[in-house]
Amino acid sequence: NKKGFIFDLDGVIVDTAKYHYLSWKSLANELGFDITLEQNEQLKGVSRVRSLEIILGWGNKTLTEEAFAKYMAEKNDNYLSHIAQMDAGEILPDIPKTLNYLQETQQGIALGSASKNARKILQKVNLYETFQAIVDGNDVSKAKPDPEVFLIAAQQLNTVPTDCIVFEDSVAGVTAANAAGMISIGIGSDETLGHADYVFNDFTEIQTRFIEELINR
Ligand code: B16
Ligand code: MG
Repeated sequence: NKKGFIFDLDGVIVDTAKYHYLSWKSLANELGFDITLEQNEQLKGVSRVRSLEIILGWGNKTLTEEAFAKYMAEKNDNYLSHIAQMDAGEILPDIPKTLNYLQETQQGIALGSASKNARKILQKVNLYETFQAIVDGNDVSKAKPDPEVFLIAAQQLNTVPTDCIVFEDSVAGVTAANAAGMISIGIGSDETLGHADYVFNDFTEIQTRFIEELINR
């Protein structure tokens, strides 16, 4: 019984949200305002362009097209300087255990991320070879909550959407998984991810038995 298991990156496999935050914060500071950790929550799963638009809204700033492009590049350079320091120690608890189990049972394993840096990050944490399909911000024309990213992942795994399971930490990502007709598993709080089929705080709460049941359903 082969199923497709699709993982979001930031907030599921690694916590890169803290690096996105540092980079956006220094950019906001440069523009004369600040952003809080609470505001950063709203940027999770959101594309780079959309994130900057939202941040400029918070600071009541408008930029010329040129300046917008300049700040986008600056943010990414800053973010990449954090990524450069990453190693396998940053993989979130019990992710390796789950991936090993899925490999042993010959399941499809894919990445479905909004990040344009996803491949680089997977290489840094030594997981690049684990994924049979990697679909990221470079491969889609419509961002989450549109299901495109997960539908392409299913296709690349040679599985139908109804045989796919998505692990997501963002509201938009869970909505995208549901729209794709896949089983959605929220990683985070029940409060924000209540629209997911199942919610767990993190992978340490997910029993192998549960994964086994998903494979056999
Ligand atoms: P980049 P995910 C998302 O990753 C992040 O959650 C979000 O904060 C970020 O803006 C987005 O990737 C784009 O990232 O600037 O690297 O292209 O959660 O979809 O894996
Ligand atoms: Mg995420």
